[in-house]
Amino acid sequence: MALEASVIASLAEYLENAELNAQAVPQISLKYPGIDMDDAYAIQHEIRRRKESRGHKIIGMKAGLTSRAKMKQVGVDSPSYGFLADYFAVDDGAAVEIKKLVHPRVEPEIAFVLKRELIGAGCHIASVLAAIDFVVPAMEIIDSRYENFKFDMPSVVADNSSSSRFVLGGRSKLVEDLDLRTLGIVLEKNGVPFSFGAGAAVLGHPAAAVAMVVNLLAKRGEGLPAGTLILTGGITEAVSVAAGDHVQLRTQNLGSVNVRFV
Ligand code: OOG
Ligand code: MG
Repeated sequence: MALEASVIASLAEYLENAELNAQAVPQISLKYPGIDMDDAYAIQHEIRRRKESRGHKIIGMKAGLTSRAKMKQVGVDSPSYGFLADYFAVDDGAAVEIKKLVHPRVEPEIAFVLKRELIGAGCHIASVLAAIDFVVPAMEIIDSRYENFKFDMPSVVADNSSSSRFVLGGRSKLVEDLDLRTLGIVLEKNGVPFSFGAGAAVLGHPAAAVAMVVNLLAKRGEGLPAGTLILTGGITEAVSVAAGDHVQLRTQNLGSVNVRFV
């Protein structure tokens, strides 16, 4: 850790306020060039603690930057994780108010709900597959709190990996009834196809993204409890949205998910 505890706390407050006020701010590494990944996760976990202390529940986790398309879009080269708070959840088909966000983008994801806890280093794809209760399609609405959606790795991790909202929909299925590598998706904006992909875009298999998160959490002595919802990361690049837009995710075997922006 390069930063003192008091600096971690003040950066958490700064980034959480940027989120709550929907106000873009300069990325934190400009002022703290020595910030490392341990500092970044410490800031993210402090934002999480602040929300919990105000009565919010953490209902899940997300893996981020798990596909080449995503890494290329934002110019970073390694995966990350973030947390999902209760108020991030948006109903399928519901409207999201643009003015509450900075510059949202939508990305297509495969999500899992766990029936067993996953904890400790050495987690691998087989332990993840054994722990999945069901698979459900998701759209994540990301919203970097940084000006122009520009950041480096420690800055985005401190900003909860741009987590903002998410929508679950379609239908759930058992993992053994799907081929998660070849599961195809189409992301449409206003009825026009924007991007296309398949599950293998996510670290070769979406379950590998969960193992990545478990192995990162193990460094802090934490894990994913049974019942955790986990988003495995954008399969394709994310699409920018404005008021009036409608985004639909069509999947091969899991139905569709919809969201509108007003
Ligand atoms: C970081 C968040 C990445 C994903 O699915 O790749 C993410 C960003 O792109 O701003 O959620
Ligand atoms: Mg995502």
